[in-house]
Amino acid sequence: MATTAEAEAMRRAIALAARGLGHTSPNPVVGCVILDADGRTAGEGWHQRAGGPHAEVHALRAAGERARGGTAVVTLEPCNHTGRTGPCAQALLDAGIVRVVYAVADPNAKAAGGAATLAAAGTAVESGLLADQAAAVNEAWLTSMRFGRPFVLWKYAATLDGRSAAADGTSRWITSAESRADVHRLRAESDAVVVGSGTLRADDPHLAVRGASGSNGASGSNGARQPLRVVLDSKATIAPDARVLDGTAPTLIAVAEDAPAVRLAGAETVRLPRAISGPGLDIPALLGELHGRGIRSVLLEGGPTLAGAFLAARAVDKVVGYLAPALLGAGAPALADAGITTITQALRLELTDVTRLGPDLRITAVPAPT
Ligand code: AOF
Ligand code: ZN
Repeated sequence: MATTAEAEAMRRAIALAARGLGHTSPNPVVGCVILDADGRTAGEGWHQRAGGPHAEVHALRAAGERARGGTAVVTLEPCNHTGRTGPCAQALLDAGIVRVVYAVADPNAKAAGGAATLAAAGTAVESGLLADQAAAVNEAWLTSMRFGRPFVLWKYAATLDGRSAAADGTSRWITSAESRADVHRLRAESDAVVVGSGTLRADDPHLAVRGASGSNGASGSNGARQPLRVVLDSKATIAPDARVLDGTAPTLIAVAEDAPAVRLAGAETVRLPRAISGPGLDIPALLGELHGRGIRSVLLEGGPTLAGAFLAARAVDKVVGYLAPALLGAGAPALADAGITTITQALRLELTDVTRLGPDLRITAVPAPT
């Protein structure tokens, strides 16, 4: 049984892990707290960037000699492999750790086995402490390990009657400054932000992160880490002066294999197959391409047609809706055709969170298990 101090340390380790969100792909976010032999916090650490030291190593360094006879509390099973860094299981043994409490087993076959190595060396090992919360902070990485594609979060803003723009196409702004700041946090935690050509034409979005801090990846003019901007533009119609082509963040324009030749300053172009049914590009092919580039989390930002294509492809893992207490009556809906024609086909979701953001509501939901 884990002690109260260990549960407290795990809560802290999960919060530490969250600091890595948006910075560690293709690796997980991991947090670690070292308790000394008396159960007091001796060191803390988190995985800060792929290729850098693992959480356990940072925490052991901080603890120094106080680790001897102590306990390591870590959100993910310590690794057993020599990859870009040495095996953490061995580092914990070398530091004199006598007990390891971890939350989630490592699904990465290459790295797994740390728990068995530690137990074989006589270390007391306990798993599963606050596993749900630790899995939640790592949901993008765990999902991408499971499916071999990035985790996809579809975010939209709408009025209470589900409109994302007025009849004349205007949409700035439907939601409050608080909601929009929250979207910037989502962007900062994502590896890539995806929009379709319709949104590009209608809104000419910049898709950069403002006010986020970060260490890995490309930097924008404001010094923040910037997610990869991805535009799905099957017919290669993007205007050369589109704001996403300003060169302040890495940008990928995905066009169809048969699209006209494009040469764009400020962006890379990739050719993808067309969707098997319906307009646009093949969503699984896009996600495969992004996964191959080390992208583990995708924020789907718009618009209604693209969201419909992702939902029809069953490629949405989480929905975050920002609902403003306003009505428009006419205008573009938040979601267009998703291949659903009758009520029994409705895509049922389960609410996981409802939060008030200023005057708005933020509703988070995941597809219900089928
Ligand atoms: C991390 N950070 O704190 C822990 C990880 O690419 P490598 O060699 O650094 O190894 C990454 C794998 O190590 C990762 O997929 C996971 O299975 C394991 N544990 N990884 O990046 C950490 N503890
Ligand atoms: Zn490790």
